[in-house]
Amino acid sequence: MESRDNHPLLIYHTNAKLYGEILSKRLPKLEICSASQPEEAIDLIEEAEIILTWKIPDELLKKAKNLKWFASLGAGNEHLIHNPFIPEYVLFTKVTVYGEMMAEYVFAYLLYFCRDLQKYFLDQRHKIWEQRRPERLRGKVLGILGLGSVGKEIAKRGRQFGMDVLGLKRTPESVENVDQVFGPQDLKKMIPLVNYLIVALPLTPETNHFIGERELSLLKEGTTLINIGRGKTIDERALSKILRTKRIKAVIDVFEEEPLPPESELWDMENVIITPHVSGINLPEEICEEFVKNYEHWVRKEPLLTLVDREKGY
Ligand code: OXD
Repeated sequence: MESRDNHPLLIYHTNAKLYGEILSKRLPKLEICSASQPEEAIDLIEEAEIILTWKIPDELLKKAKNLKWFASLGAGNEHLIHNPFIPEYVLFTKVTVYGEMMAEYVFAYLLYFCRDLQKYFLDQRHKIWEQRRPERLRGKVLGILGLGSVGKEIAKRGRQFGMDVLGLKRTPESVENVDQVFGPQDLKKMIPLVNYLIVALPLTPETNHFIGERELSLLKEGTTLINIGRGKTIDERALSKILRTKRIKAVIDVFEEEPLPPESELWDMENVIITPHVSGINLPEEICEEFVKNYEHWVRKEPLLTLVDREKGY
């Protein structure tokens, strides 16, 4: 009989079966169990050395007595990072493959605005033939808050479009494709310089309401703000207030409360585009590829590639 790697993996997710199928092809010797409901996982979790999941009930997690590696399916893991049932000695990894997809989302909207796509859709409906001068991305200032795996992909594309790219990160060292990197204390210097402000920050105690009324008031008239990180990094009440004045536009994918409650005034604002937390969506093939690379490191006892820094919170 073919030998199996002695590191049982439990996949706990609504799509667990699909993840299981992909991974069993890539890692045929690994013992893989898939569960999409607590009842299915209850008899498996005690054995599991690795758990691949995004959200898992504490009632289950506390039974994971053999857990050695918690492989999160998320990029941001603020909801799990301090979970007492994932103790310090357990390796904790995140997913870093969302960057390209999230950069596509950002540029979909940047191009939508600068090529006036909405107006042309409406013109077509009314059989109107009217040429307008397009705006250019070239020469515009793209500001990116957060230069992790997502921010870096956005910077790369900004550079390709000929934009001036500014970025902000916790430790302001130089980053490829970014013309100037600011530290958090320089947020107020950076904000008035940008035409597009992309917020791709993880949620930590430091970034909670990192952008408030004062910062928003420093945005140039006509700036487009896009939030794809976490809703709570921006004070949503202050954001609604400035949006009401129509000084800026916003594309918002993440909110302080999700789903965005029907009574939120953001739904009805003409200068706001709302999407339901979809800028980076789980693509099992890409995620499994990253898991396999980590797994190969793990069996060789080498450091994993996408470890979460629990001190920093991401
Ligand atoms: C994430 C998400 O993975 O927001 O962090 O979906």
